[in-house]
Amino acid sequence: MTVGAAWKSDLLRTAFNKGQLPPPAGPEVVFVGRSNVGKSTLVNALLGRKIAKVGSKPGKTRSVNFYSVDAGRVFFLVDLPGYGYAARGRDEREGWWRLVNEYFSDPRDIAFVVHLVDFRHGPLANDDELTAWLDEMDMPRLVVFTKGDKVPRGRRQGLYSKYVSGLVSILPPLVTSGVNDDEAGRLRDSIIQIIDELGRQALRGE
Ligand SMILES: Nc1nc2c(ncn2[C@@H]2O[C@H](COP(=O)(O)OP(=O)(O)OP(=O)(O)O)[C@@H](O)[C@H]2O)c(=O)[nH]1
Ligand SMILES: [Mg+2]
Repeated sequence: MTVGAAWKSDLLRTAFNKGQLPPPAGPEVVFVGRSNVGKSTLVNALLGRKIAKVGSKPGKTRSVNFYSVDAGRVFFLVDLPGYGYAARGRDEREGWWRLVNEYFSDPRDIAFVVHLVDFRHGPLANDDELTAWLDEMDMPRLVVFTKGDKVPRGRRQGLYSKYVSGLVSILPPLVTSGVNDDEAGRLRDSIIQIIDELGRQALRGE
C-alpha cells in the first residue's frame, strides 16, 4: 500500500445507546475532544470522503459512529460526540457522559484514543479532565492539534513547544488544518504504525 494513501472505508454503525453498539470486530481508534474541535472533519480527511457530518456549531455529532477501514488490515475509526459545549443543558451533558462511558466500559478492543486539541487554545480544563480519566483506564493516546491554520505562522513553534511539554502522547503530536492531504497522510501512517505496534505488544503478552 502507498504510504499515506486514502483508506477503503464504510460507515458500519451509528449508536445512540449501548444496545446499538456493534459487536467488537477488531481494533478501534477513537476520536475524542471538545465539541467543534474538528473530530468529524479529521475522520473525513483520513477516510478521504465526506462521510462524517461536520457542523459550524458545536454539538453536531450526537452518536457514536463506527467507520470500518480496510488498509491491508481491518480496524475501525470511532467518532464520538464532543464534550464541553456550554450551551447544553445538564440532561444533555449527562446523556453525553452516559453514552461515552458505556462505550469505554464495553468489553471491546479499543486500541488507543486520538485526543484532538484546538491549537489556538491548547488543552483546556475539560481536556485535562479527559486526560486524567484516560490515565485511570490506562488508555494510550495520540494527541493531534487542529485548526493550526488559524494560528499565525510566527506563533506556531512557540505554542507547540509550550503545549507539548505538559502532554503525554504515543508519538509527537501533529498539527492539522482541516482537510489537508499531506497531514492526513502523515496521520494515517502514524495510526497504522501504532496499531501494528500495539498488536505486536499484545502478541508478546505485554
Ligand atoms: N479552519 C479550520 N476549521 C476547522 C478545522 N477542523 C474543523 N474545522 C471546522 O470546525 C467546525 C467543527 O468541525 P467538526 O468536525 O464538526 O467538529 P467536531 O469535533 O466533530 O464537533 P462535534 O461533533 O460537535 O463534537 C466545522 O465548521 C469545521 O469546518 C481546522 O483544522 N481548521
Ligand atoms: Mg463531530
